[in-house]
Amino acid sequence: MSVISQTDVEAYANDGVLLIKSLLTRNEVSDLREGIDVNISNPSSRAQVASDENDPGWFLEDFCTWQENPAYQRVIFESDISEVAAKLMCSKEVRLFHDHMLVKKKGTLQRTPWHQDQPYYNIEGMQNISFWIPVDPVPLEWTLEFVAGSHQDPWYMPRTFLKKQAKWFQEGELKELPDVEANPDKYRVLSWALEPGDAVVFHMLTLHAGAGAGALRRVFSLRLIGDDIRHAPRSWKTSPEFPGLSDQLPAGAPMNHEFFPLIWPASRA
Ligand SMILES: O=C(O)CCC(=O)C(=O)O
Repeated sequence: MSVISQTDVEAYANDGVLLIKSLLTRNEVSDLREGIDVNISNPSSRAQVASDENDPGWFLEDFCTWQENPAYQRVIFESDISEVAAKLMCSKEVRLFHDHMLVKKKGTLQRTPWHQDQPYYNIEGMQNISFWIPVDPVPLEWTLEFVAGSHQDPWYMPRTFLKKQAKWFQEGELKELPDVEANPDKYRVLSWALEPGDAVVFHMLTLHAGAGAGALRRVFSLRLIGDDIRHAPRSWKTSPEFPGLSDQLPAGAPMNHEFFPLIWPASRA
């Protein structure tokens, strides 16, 4: 079991981001790597290329494929992740929100622009956490960056990564993103080099951005939710989308639905 200390819990609460070394075992990492490769070869209808057609590399994302991927199921239901999430969110229960594969091929120039994740979603509430788990080494130069404490900020306008379109909230409805790079004295930016099986965990409102990739960078991300999370149906297509959910789960309801299985407390033997 990855040991989560009180200092870790406080760091997550204060910074909205934390590095966890060796979260997965070597066997879990090889299993997950194979699962990601299967996902790359058999992308779902939700998969999208998030890099420009002129990019010498390629940024491929896929979402919500755990039901077809036994390796993803093993990480979700059998690894230490659910218990770590419960501790860091200070939550009695943990549900899966969704899985997200993020693969950048060697030579990808496409940066992931600064953004928060929660404005793209259909949920409200503060007990949430994302695990970003590479199965390839990620040197400092190519890693994710986070603005410490930004999970306490207001919601910023979500835009499409490539064309900067407002496809979710309407223009003017939310504050525009701050210019983090232009104000280095104002923002405490945290980033870490990662080994396979390490994880950076972050709040769904923490501002983050990512570099391209100097070598193949395969990442599995798990988005998990805790006790205070409630359904916030949207009149638009969220990213990811949960088709039919708005007809089955009222606004303000806990996320008690088969799309979001309870993973903590664990029911394993
Ligand atoms: O993998 C990346 O480059 C971006 C990751 C990200 O934005 C996320 O996991 O929310």
